[in-house]
Amino acid sequence: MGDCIFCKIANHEIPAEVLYEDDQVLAFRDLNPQAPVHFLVIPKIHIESVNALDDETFPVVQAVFKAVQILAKELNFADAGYRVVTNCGVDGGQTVGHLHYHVLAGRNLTWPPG
Ligand code: DGP
Repeated sequence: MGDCIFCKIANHEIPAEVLYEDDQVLAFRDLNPQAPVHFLVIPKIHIESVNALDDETFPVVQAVFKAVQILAKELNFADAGYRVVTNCGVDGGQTVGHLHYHVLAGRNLTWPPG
């Protein structure tokens, strides 16, 4: 998608602090961190949100969680615990229309979220 900021990050057209990359997904630190560790995992292909996943694209969710698991171990927060969340649509608080999973760690995360 031409004007999608996360597509541009996935294509390395604009800079980001990349933590992990494979053929399907990219993980990079969030611009506006809400925890000591806060990064996003995105599919490289443009998918608007969970609503837009289909039989062809569902496997990318598996790739996302594989990246989460790898980084949780690499960055040493797997045992302490963490949160993975994807915001969907207006009520979900989604501000970027490219599917992304927030990974938050490094502090005790409260529940419920706001
Ligand atoms: P959401 O509200 O779930 O759509 O979260 C979007 C997140 O994306 C938000 O936490 C800030 C982050 N973000 C937006 N633009 C950029 C960017 O250009 N670079 C990086 N690293 N993060 C961004």
